[in-house]
Amino acid sequence: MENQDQHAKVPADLMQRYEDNPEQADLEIFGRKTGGNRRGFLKGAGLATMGALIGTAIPFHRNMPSGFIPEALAQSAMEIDGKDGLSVLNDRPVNAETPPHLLNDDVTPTSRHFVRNNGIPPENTSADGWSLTIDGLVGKPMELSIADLKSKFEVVTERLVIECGGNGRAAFDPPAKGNQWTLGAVACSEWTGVRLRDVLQAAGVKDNVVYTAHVGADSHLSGKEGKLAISRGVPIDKAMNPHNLIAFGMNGADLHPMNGAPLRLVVPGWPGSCSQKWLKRVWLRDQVHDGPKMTGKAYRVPGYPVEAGQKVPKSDFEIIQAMPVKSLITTPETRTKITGRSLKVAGHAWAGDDAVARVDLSIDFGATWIQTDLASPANPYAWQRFGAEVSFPMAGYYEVWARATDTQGRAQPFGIAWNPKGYLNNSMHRVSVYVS
Ligand SMILES: Nc1nc2c(c(=O)[nH]1)N[C@H]1C(S)=C(S)[C@@H](COP(=O)(O)O)O[C@H]1N2
Ligand SMILES: [Mo]
Repeated sequence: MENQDQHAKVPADLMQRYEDNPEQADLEIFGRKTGGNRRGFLKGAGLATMGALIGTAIPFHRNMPSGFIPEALAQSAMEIDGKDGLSVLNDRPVNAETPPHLLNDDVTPTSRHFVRNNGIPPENTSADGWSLTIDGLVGKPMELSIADLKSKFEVVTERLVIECGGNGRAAFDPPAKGNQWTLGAVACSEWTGVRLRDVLQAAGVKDNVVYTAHVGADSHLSGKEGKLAISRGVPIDKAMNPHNLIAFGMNGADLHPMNGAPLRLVVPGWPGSCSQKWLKRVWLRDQVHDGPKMTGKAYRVPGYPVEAGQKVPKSDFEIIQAMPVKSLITTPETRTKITGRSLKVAGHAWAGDDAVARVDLSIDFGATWIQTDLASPANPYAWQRFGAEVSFPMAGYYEVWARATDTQGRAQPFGIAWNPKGYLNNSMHRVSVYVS
């Protein structure tokens, strides 16, 4: 069974490590990188300042190494405009996830939609003058303004799940490099836009088209002119799925600048990386796209099961397609204390290109299961609400585990199907409950 919390032994040179490099020390000891911005400030922060930020006194402050980053502050180390309660994993590029209990809404508010940037977002995210190019193997290349999209094509609104392919990577052992997402690189916002299919059909898809290629307006971290941070694509069959949107609306308003304003793709069910933000161009190709993060081991897993830590030759990696079935308990928040004997447990489940057939809960470490009430999706590719009233037989410590099963009978596993790059962790979510 994977243990999400890494309880490393306290090293003897703890104090020295924090003196030398507090961020690195936090990463090594607690397995998590703290947000970048506040580090310099905290380093010199006096005890009173720290206490004020935490909101109470720190009784054992004498044991704290200098430069130590209190966990309570690490989680809120940086704020992103228009986002609320996200944990920032990295500030260059910006990557931030949402704690599960803040994802309880059926429609994820924009303020709680995670952010995953591979490069530097464009400075100008205004809809005025924005243009989208459709070219490559099409009958008639097109250049469309956002007004063109709105007037020439049917505008639709759908709830669509976007989940990063690396969501859950933090639980990999041995660890996998990359953003140490825990659970919250997933969201189901309500997107408004036009169907990618309709736009491609208007341009005329040639018979020899194999793959799409997506280009956004963000720049590479190196700042090199013309170098793309990420450019992925999907097989043309997937591209023609009517639920892929070229979106200009998010939850009834414009897109958030960090979520791709003014225009993005939403390709639900597949790794979030297929959903190009700040979309400038969709290019149709007669080969599998080979843009940045399409090749090598990026967004790929071995084509066969491997052991944890196993080395796998590059040629054995395959491009990830649909994301696996998964669920998230959004209420209660983990480590909840209750005084009664019963508790409402609820959350969401989703299943790549498929739907969820059932979600079961266990309070006895998987020995027995309780089937929950499961809602149908608002539309295909929306997540599905599950809930059940759970009773605890006596006082004590419990864990509630959730296991979703898709309509093909595939269920979430207990442990992680380890792979070198840390993708597709759909092991069961568990929250702890203290009953007194
Ligand atoms: N242009 C561009 N599009 C992008 C990315 C990016 O870095 N640049 N990141 C991708 C990845 S890896 C994910 S998981 C999703 C995240 O979408 P969000 O930031 O709106 O949550 O956007 C995708 N689209
Ligand atoms: Mo991602």
